[in-house]
Amino acid sequence: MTSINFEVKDQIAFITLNRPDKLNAFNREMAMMLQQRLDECQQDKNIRCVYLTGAGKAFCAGQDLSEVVQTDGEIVNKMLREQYNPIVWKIRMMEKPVVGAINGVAAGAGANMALACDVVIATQSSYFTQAFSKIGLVPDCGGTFILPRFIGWQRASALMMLADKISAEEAEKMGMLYKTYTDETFLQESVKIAEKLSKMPTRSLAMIKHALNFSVSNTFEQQLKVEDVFQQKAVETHDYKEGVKAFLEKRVPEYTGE
Ligand code: T3D
Repeated sequence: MTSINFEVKDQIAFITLNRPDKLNAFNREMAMMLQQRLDECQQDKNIRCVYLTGAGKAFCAGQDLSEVVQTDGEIVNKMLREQYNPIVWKIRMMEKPVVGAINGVAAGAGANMALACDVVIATQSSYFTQAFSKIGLVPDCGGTFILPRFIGWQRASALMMLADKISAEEAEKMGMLYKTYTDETFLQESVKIAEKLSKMPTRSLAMIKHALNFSVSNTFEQQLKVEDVFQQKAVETHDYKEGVKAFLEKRVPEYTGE
């Protein structure tokens, strides 16, 4: 059994964290394999959307704690540098949308990896927990950067210190995710979102993503310049020309991702 299932169908890469008996907790092999698959998604022009989910009843329970019992600070630091930081970086830099399909509990690194995705959707029964402080750790995977920006400093601070479990519904209300669906309709609805994204103008989506990345540290003036640069690039794409042509011809556009 491989710890990451990978399948490409109709230009969507389905990546499934696959250690269900451990609630898809990360061991080193799984972290390195996920990085490889994310690289493949970035490089393969045929892939126009990435769908990240978990096998079984969980999304991901974070680091496999049975693998770290004997670790010291040096090894943990290496773990972030070699395993987790590259994963969230690859998700944020990916020039195509990444759907975080949260099918169950998302804890620790699993919770923050979910937050790094572009469109985060969840089953009603799933929940999030910043589990780190419960075992004497600090949130990683960019959580201290992303979460306060999503839900505000106070709520992020409380969630990270208390390590409370937050239901998907509460998470949606707070702005941590886009939408929740019933467990029964989740698969169908979440795949529908990935299908829609995979048929959209991929380069425009990539530029939207990068513009948002820049926005967190830019001034308004700098951000206007970012929009200017990206818009110049967008108007040169095939898909922009097709979008305008299709609008004027009153037909559905056929985007190629170019
Ligand atoms: O050194 C470093 O760690 C640096 C890196 C840090 C990154 C991090 O992610 S730190 C945070 C690590 N994660 C956690 O602390 C979460 C631990 N898990 C839990 O708190 C709970 O399992 C959950 C809240 C996620 C789910 O609870 P529940 O009651 O639904 O399930 P359970 O019974 O606790 O777990 C089911 C099985 O999965 C169980 O195994 P068993 O008894 O059936 O053989 C449990 O041990 C295993 N499991 C769950 N999470 C982990 C895990 N095994 C290893 N590592 C885990 N993280």
